[in-house]
Amino acid sequence: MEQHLIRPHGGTLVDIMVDEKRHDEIRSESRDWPSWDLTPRQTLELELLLNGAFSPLRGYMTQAEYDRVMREMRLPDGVFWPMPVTLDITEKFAETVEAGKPITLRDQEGVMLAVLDVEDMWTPDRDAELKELFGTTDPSNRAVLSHTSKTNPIYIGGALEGVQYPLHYDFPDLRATPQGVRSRIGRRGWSRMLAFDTRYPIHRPDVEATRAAAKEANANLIIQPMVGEIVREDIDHFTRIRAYREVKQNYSHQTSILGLLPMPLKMAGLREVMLQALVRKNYGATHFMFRPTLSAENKGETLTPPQDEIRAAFDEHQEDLGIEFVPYENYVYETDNDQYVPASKAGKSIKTLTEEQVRSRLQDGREIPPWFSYEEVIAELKKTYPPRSQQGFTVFFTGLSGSGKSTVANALLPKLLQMGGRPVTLLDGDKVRKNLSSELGFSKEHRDINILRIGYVASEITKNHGIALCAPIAPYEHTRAAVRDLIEPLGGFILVYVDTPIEVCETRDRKGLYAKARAGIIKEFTGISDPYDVPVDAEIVIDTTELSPEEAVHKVLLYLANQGYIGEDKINA
Ligand code: PPS
Repeated sequence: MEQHLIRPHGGTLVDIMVDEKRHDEIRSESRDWPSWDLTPRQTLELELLLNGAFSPLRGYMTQAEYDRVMREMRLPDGVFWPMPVTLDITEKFAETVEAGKPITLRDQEGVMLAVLDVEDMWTPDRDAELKELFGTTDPSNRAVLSHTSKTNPIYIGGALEGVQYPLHYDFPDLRATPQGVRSRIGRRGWSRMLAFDTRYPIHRPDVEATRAAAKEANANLIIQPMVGEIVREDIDHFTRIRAYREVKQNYSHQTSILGLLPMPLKMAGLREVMLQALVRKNYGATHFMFRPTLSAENKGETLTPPQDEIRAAFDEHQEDLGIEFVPYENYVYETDNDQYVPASKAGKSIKTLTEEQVRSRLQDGREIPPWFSYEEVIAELKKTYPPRSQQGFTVFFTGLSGSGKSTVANALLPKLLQMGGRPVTLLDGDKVRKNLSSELGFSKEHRDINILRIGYVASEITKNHGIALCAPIAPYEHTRAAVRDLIEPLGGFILVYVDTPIEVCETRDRKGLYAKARAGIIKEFTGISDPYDVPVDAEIVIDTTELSPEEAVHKVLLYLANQGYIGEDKINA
């Protein structure tokens, strides 16, 4: 039935799930095996290995495989493979692992998903890896930051046995495996299929663009957005998928299907786009197209390479890839003719909305015009994308000890409480360390845990439309970026850099800690014997040598009002 479909990459769709008998054996034998709790990103990648989306891989790469993929984009048998697929573990866990011995892989709830027969363990050359994948080792580069903060230092490789697919309680009906999708399209007699990926909601122009592209490729369509790991540009996961489900009604059931792809976006350029295409091929697609996501911080730049570069890379590797790349064309609405046309071919009387404009309309509570989108899609977006005046937000103060973070945050608190409307929580550095983080010290590792905990609590508050005020030192750029990434998809994140010079903080020395740090009594003291990365992405910068706490609070309130989080009339009330 499926003979007319494109062959999976490497020839066959891998199935490494064990049968019932082996399942029982594993359950009883595995009691004493070391057990690794997968990170969310690792769980996504494991799912792609278990369900055959990463065919022909049957496990995580060993060092020899990794080296060859990095060097030549090939597996040992010569099959093209553009990006490493590895399992990263901590040094501590590595002490329990031995080559030749199995370990179990579990999800965050402790459910066993797979067994890894460890063949190999090594410490990769991180700088070489960063250079090869992201073209830079610059720690402030967003892709580098995301990779280093989500990857442990040691890699282990070996063959996998699948015990159970990762559990998804959300949208299970949209999560067909490659085999499932192949069976469906096989039954329908399709042979050519265009896989379309986007991180944005799909509106009328996109429906036209995808229909036209599928027609041009003489293919059916699978709308297959990558989900699972939220990036800064994403709207809320559930809203996004509900909106896709609504828009699906506007495609013909005979010609299109909707399926989710549990795959992280690593921002690794051409290598990653080619990998995404191979995964699509394993799902049965012959063509691949995606709508580029515009970077939230670098206006005009996309999270992936330019389309012409991708096209050239696909041309170069076409024989190896076996799936065609279809460049994405932006469609606009031609008012005279009441039709949607590619922007490059449009006449003068056109209407178009960028994703940013759509979001700012939603945030300001303005309408999305019917020529742009569908009533049901707009209704979905409005539900979980309330205007900023109703969204939650986090004001995150960072700065040296004694810089005045707590003073300003404490002065801001009653002002916001007085406005009413949202609950306000203050997560002050000192207070957090007495409660939430009472067991932690000031090593780099402990500071990171502390800030990520604060970030997690603030993200929950923000998600539930409250206000979180955080005031830790938060000395490291990468941890602050991780917190921003966590919170921005859920509401506002306002980083306030309290830029009081160290000499001033030291002169104040209200707690006598600087004197102790200078005397070497306190080790690793921020600004003296431990680093503080000056923020480059702060929304607000305050120097408390020049501003009084009231003036600093006013500056923050003005920013919040300008951005629409609070009413302007409330500032001086
Ligand atoms: S961090 O780096 O963000 O986790 O620090 P934070 O939780 O904000 O805690 C900072 C407060 O702890 C006191 N303290 C130290 N600060 C920096 N370095 C060292 N080694 C240290 N030891 C104790 C210090 O009083 C900080 O309080 P604030 O309110 O910032 O002055």
